[in-house]
Amino acid sequence: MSAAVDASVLARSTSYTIGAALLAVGTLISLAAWRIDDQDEAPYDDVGYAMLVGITGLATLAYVGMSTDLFAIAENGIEIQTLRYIDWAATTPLLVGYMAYAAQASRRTVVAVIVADLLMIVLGFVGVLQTGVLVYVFGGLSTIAYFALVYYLFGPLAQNLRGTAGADKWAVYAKLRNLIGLLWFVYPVVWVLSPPALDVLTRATTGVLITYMDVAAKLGFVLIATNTAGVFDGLLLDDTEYDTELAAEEERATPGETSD
Ligand code: RET
Repeated sequence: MSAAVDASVLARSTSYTIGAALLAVGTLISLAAWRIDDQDEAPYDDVGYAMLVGITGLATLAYVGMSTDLFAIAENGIEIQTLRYIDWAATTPLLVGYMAYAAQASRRTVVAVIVADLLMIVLGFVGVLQTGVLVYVFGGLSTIAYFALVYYLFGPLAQNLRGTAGADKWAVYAKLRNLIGLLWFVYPVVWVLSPPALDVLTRATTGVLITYMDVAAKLGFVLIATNTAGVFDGLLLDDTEYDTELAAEEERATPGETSD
């Protein structure tokens, strides 16, 4: 193996190891929030927290595997990180499922959102196994599925929530939705620049970039979801300060009503 190849393998496996560590931190944050939070309303209930733990927990395992090239395959002379697509097929439905759960969407809408998401990932995977124009055909179909997903997140789900939920719930939904709308759009861009398509980015660069994006998409999601719930506020302020803040907040929420 040449020194250059050695260095690029090292760059990839190191970034996957760092990714695994950061995603493990995300998992610990969700577990801590789950323990501390006593709210009992979606998505801040057991189902919601279990989804958050799954999102970074499963990705942590995938990153540990990818750091050793587990399940990597060579197709048409291009090495493909199969585990990445397995990770995405499991965790992106959890991410959009969390959104649908937060929005208290109907079962039909939840199914539609998850099907669009799975189609996006599966069509993308089929695309990297192709050569020539077929790579772009499947990449294009996958992008259509992505737009369907974005439509649901910005359209029906948002409307559902805006009509029914309080301001705090709407705030977390809107932040998470914008994260998905902006950050996820970088995935097809990196994909089309990487080896099976235009081949402008090397495999090492693709691996490092996607690690950043996955960590931002998942750790960012978990941080926003847990922070907006305010579950850690009690740890940041000392107890009496926290009680005063809470009382003030309640007073703001129900002005005039004095709690004896
Ligand atoms: C593919 C194929 C090309 C077209 C599109 C794609 C979209 C991928 C996305 C992946 C998101 C992954 C996340 C992982 C979190 O860790 C499959 C690259 C549209 C949006 C958020």
